[in-house]
Amino acid sequence: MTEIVEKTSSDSAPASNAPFRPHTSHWGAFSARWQGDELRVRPHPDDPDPNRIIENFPGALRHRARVAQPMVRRGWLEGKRGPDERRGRNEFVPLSWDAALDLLGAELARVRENHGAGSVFGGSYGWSSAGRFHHAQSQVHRFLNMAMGGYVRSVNTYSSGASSVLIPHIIGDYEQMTKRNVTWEQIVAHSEIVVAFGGMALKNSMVAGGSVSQHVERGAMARARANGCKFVHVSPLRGDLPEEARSQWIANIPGTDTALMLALVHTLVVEGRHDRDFLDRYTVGWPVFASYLLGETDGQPKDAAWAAAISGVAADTIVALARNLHGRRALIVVSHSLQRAEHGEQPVWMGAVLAAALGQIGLPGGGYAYALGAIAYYGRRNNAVPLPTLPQGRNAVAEFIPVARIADMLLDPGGSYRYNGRTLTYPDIRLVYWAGGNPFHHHQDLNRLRRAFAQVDTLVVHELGWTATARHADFVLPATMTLEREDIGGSSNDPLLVPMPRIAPPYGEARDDYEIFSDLAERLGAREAFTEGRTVRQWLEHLYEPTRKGLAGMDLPAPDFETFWASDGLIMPQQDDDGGQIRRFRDDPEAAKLPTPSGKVEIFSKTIAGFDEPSCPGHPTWLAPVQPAPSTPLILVSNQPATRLHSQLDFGAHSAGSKHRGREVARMHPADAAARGIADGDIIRLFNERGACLAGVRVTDDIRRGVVQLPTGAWYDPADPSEEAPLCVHGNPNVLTRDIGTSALAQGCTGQLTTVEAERFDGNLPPIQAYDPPVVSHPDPVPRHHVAKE
Ligand SMILES: Nc1nc2c(c(=O)[nH]1)N[C@H]1C(S)=C(S)[C@@H](COP(=O)(O)OP(=O)(O)OC[C@H]3O[C@@H](n4cnc5c(=O)[nH]c(N)nc54)[C@H](O)[C@@H]3O)O[C@H]1N2
Ligand SMILES: Nc1nc2c(c(=O)[nH]1)N[C@H]1C(S)=C(S)[C@@H](COP(=O)(O)OP(=O)(O)OC[C@H]3O[C@@H](n4cnc5c(=O)[nH]c(N)nc54)[C@H](O)[C@@H]3O)O[C@H]1N2
Ligand SMILES: [Mo]
Repeated sequence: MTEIVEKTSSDSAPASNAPFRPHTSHWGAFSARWQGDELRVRPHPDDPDPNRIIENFPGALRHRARVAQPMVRRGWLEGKRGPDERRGRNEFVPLSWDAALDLLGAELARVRENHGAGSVFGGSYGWSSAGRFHHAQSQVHRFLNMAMGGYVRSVNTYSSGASSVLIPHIIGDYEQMTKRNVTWEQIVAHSEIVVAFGGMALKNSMVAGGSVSQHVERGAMARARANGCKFVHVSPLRGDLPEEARSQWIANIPGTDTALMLALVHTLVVEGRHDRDFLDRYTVGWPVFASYLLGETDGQPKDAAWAAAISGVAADTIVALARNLHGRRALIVVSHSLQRAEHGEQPVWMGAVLAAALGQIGLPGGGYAYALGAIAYYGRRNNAVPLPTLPQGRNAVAEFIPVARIADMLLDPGGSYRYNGRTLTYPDIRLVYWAGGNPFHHHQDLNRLRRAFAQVDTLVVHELGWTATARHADFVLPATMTLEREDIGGSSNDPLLVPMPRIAPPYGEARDDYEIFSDLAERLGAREAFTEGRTVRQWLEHLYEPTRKGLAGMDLPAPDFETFWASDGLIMPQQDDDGGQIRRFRDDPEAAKLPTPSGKVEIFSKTIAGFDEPSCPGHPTWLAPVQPAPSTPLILVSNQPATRLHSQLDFGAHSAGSKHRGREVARMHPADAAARGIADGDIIRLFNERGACLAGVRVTDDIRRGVVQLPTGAWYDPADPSEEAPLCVHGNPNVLTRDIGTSALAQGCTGQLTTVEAERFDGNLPPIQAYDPPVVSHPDPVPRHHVAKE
């Protein structure tokens, strides 16, 4: 049903107060009020389990970490493009918008003329903000297409780098498998056992790209549990499933899930509990895989004793779990995190094989739900009408990189590498344009990334705040936050479409990315092509039209834009919870073949085997990860942070409140802490051959021994940026992670796991400077009367 949500806001506030107006974010729908330079937020009234990350907004709008005006790096202004040892610690020169855009327009024109659009990297990966029109990636891509003739793009994501390449080879469409498969509704009604490899932490499903108006996961797990469903979570952290699930916690050694799953299937097979009929009818390649499983090819049966030695999970536990799974409506969940590691393809593939051996694929509440619980768009119904979407135009440049190969590309132009069965060449990049992403958050081995960025002529960044990416840029252009502009918020798996009126005036001289690109397009002769002559409001009206038409086409009430804009939101119709493609395949495998080469689930893939890559063979295989060494005996898990989304608004109150003496908090097992003379609340130094960082420490037995956990997202804060590998004093784990691909198949990000050593830090605590704006030097001698006021 479509339904306009009536205004509820004004009656709760005295008439003299500004009303709370609707808004949304990746971490939840809410309403907000700006009054007397103060922002108040409150969660959406229908949200059963609101996300506290909205508490990062109030102090953020006027925080000193915001970028107040356009800035150009002094070294760049002085003609020093390309490598400049001052990058990342250079002064910035503030310029007027006109001066900055003239300079940048001329530089873009130079690069376009002398080197062509193929020398511009515009991948600009990142989550940016909610809002369908101002979505920064869409804006930057549209701009580069219209004004530059295209750009080198990136494919896939840091989230699912390995799985999004693998899944189409072995089960079919990635979107169908992840977003149109088993739902929370099905789990409550049908599931008898759910085994979640990597867990389904509520902190993660609290977010969804674009918007989420109802956080349902906690309630769904509680109801499923009340219906008798058993939850098991396999993960190094107890907190990866909520208390409501009352789960059995199996704490394996990170990176060993494939071995564990192999042993589960081995147990099923030797006990005659695997579903032969299902394997015959719905899959290909079982015999090849089975001979590996049973040790016929390599002399090593993948039995429970074998897996116990690898995974640190007792053989009895493995055997009991296999027996528990048999004969029940069983759901296998594999989290994104498992594939954000070397050979990350393997657990994703093996999870599908385990679900197939149980014969559960395609049943309501059973089978395989890759990434369920990782983000709030999994396990939900899909909207039945299209969302407003900004067209990006045509990119005339064919070159691309798998997203996490950025440093390789910048450090090795012309170098070749393997990807998905092809040999590709890295392009020669002169200019990098970033809007809405933070590579100094998302990329690995940040000291290497600094060397990579130092290669380019020009790095342009639009940012809200002085992130490390902005600090390393040549041009820093201040962008508005969503609360400072008009937009429409929504996501494909949440029924609420949210009008987002402007709540607060922009900070300093900040402008919308759209406005910045419009004025830059003008300088490149492409304003009309880029703007199509529309104001922001006219774009919103234009982009809303397909949604309205979709509603009208379904004979549902289809409010016009003005009615929508004046409301608190529009509840959109959703598709049936019918299990999608995978259920249709289950019902009739001949008529509804899967879009794989064989039309079936591929336990052995001829295509992948034909690529002949030792790093990703033709069936799921145990490939040992890099082992802890004597000098780095601990496994570092760098997972998603609970109190923010990635690095966004790290300076906000909720994020700051979770830190210890200003630093990110690592977790460590009591035995590991004791062995190093570390106590709860100490400051520790985590280090390996790539880098080092400081962190606060919480000593707890909620983590497996031998594992240290440090979430991502604390802004990179080098003590002395002129050093090759400076100490990050704030706790960004990506100074420690390795910058290598998952395999030659997918080349995905491997940031989740690495190995480190830890020690107590007894030195003088360096100050946190991550949020302080960089040193600003003025273009001309500053007039005396501006310098001092008596
Ligand atoms: N070690 C390790 N690293 C990881 C991961 C891991 O598990 N371990 N996880 C990875 C994953 S899954 C992901 S998705 C990535 C996330 O990496 P990113 O998506 O790059 O991280 P964000 O902090 O969301 O970056 C968004 C940036 O956009 C800015 N921004 C927001 N709104 C706007 C806007 O309207 N305009 C402009 N111009 N800028 C805006 C924000 O201030 C912020 O700096 O990190 C990856 N990195
Ligand atoms: N609050 C919040 N929520 C988020 C995000 C955020 O930044 N903040 N980011 C969002 C994004 S972009 C994404 S892609 C998803 C990411 O979703 P995930 O990648 O699933 O999330 P993570 O928190 O990185 O990892 C989940 C858990 O996996 C466990 N784990 C790590 N390695 C292993 C392993 O080898 N084996 C096993 N069995 N377990 C392991 C860790 O204990 C970790 O807590 O989260 C989304 N949700
Ligand atoms: Mo992600």
